[in-house]
Amino acid sequence: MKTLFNRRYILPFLIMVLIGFGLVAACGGLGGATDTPEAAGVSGDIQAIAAERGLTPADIEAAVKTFTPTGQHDEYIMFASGGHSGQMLVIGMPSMRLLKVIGVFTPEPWQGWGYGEEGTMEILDQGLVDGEEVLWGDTHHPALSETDGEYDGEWVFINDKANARIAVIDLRDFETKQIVKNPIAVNDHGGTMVTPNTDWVIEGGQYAAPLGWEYASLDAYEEDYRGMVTFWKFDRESGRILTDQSFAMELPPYWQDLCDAGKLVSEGWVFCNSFNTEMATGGVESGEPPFEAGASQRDMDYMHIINLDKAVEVANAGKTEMVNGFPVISMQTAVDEDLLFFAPEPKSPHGVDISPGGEYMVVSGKLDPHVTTYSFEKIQSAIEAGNFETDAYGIPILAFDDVVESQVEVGLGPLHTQFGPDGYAYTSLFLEPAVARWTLGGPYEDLNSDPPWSLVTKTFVHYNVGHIAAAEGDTVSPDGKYLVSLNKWAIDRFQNVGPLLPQNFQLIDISQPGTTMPLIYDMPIGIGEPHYAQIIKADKLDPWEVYPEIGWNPSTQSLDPNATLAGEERIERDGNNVEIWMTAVRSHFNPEHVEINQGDHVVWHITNVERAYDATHGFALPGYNINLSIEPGETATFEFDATHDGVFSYYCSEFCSALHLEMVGYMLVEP
Ligand code: K7E
Ligand code: CUA
Repeated sequence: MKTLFNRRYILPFLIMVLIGFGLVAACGGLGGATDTPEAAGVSGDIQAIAAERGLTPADIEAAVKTFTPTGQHDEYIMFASGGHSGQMLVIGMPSMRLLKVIGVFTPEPWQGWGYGEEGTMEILDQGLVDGEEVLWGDTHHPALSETDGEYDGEWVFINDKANARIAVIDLRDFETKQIVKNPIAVNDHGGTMVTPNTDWVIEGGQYAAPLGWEYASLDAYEEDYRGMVTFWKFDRESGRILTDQSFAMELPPYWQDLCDAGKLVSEGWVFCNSFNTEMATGGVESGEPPFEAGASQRDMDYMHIINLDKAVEVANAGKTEMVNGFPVISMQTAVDEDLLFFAPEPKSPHGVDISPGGEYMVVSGKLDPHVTTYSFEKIQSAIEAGNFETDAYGIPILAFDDVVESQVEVGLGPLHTQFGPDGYAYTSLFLEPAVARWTLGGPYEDLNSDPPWSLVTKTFVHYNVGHIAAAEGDTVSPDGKYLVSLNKWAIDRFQNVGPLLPQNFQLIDISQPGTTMPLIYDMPIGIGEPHYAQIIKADKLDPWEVYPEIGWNPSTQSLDPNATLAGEERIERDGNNVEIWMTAVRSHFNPEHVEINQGDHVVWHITNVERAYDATHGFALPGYNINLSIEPGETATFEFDATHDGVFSYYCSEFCSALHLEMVGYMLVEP
């Protein structure tokens, strides 16, 4: 063992640290100088500026509603899927400023997500698919954790449609803490949605396949292919999904699409829409109808109505079969135990959304201009009356007329519905493309709506909207105020950046009742294709400014055994194994010399001993694919085999102080 730590330079270091702090303080002081009107350069002639820029009065109003002065924070925070970037986007509203891209299924170097840091590598490894590294995901549906049906700002979940994986993100530090791979499904779609107290995270399937990723010929589609829905047990205490207390339900090989959890009156139930109840198997190349035609023949598909509370009892009683080591309630058991019912739904629907009071299930048929609303009360009566037909798999089908509350014609290509606080519902219309406002049952005196189920107005969007997200729109008490249209096409909205265009988030002001629903902001998204988003009141979030103690391990959210305080830095050698305990502080690493031999195995711990907000240090090690982001208080560990000899200048990759460029060291690998 030899110790390379050297105390001779402590005093000069302290001086450098003070210079670092002083410059940051000076910058803060300069920022304050812009507060005076003279410095801000207000001309007083807004009309002239507007005329010069060609702005209409409506443009100016939109600008005033969204412009957020420097230093002012947003009222809402949107958590949006990052689509096939595999990440999650955090966006302030109404400014529509991008605050963060959270690394989830895809490595992300700025956060040091998947570039050597041990905890992040382990979490990404939880997402191995049949032993294969799959370092991207297709994120679709973020779900904020809820308490009593209200977003509580503690956790957010997201699915990877491509590989049937679910991730858990801790909103104390906005970092991914867990990835679970669904052991029975190839891909998913109806995830993630949470039950009103986040006891269960729902993951519905999509394209049917033999459960457990087995082989079966497409000729045996009806016998061997299956759909599924998985219920992941979430434990707030540990902040983890408990895979050994989770279970799935086998479903017919219809393509389950999206799910939503019942709330209030319908709490304890789960609803999923489906399409391809035709059980089309494609084969356009051999003269068969292509999927798009084969899966669109029937007038009705089936909304799946699942008694989750009872399914939990059945699963706990062990009435499950193991598939790939995971407990699954068979379709037969689901029928025998009254866990699963169908209601016909028109026509190749996309999504099912539960109203704030839990009394209505809203379904939109992509190929039907109506939204169809079901009554939970009527569903319960129909189940009780027990007079139903069954499908080919023996699943009871409730009669459409027994369970439907209303059908409202909203327009072409209705997809997803969100809710406002005042009896309004909002539905995206992919084909028009527009967002429709309609009344959910009323009559609401202030809405003056007659009949009580009717279209109120539409706002056109640009273009081809998929999901919409309203402020607190999936809770038992939506806020209204803002709605975001997550558009798939952008065509003429932005500067041409080549054949691949950004997606377009458009902010709509829904604060006024009636027919006024103006579009007030366009936000291009240049990373992946976001599908869904959820929007939380910003004051519900209470993340840490710095990690609670020096030496914090974000992966375990506890003190790391290798936490290193100033003065404890050292390098120890045991044969070919070298272990380094390093600290980082403005503006140096300690030690600055790491001398090892080619062939050594190196384990390296770095603790950022800063307690100052935003004093993050990076750590870039050339040639070894290592880049860390070490936030104040964090201890990061990485290891590697020193296969290459030479001189490697490691440096801080965050511009942390005036002497940031000097925050460097040499790793000398002797051949
Ligand atoms: Cu409509 Cu995956 Cu929710 Cu896309 S899904 S839009
Ligand atoms: Cu630390 Cu730059």
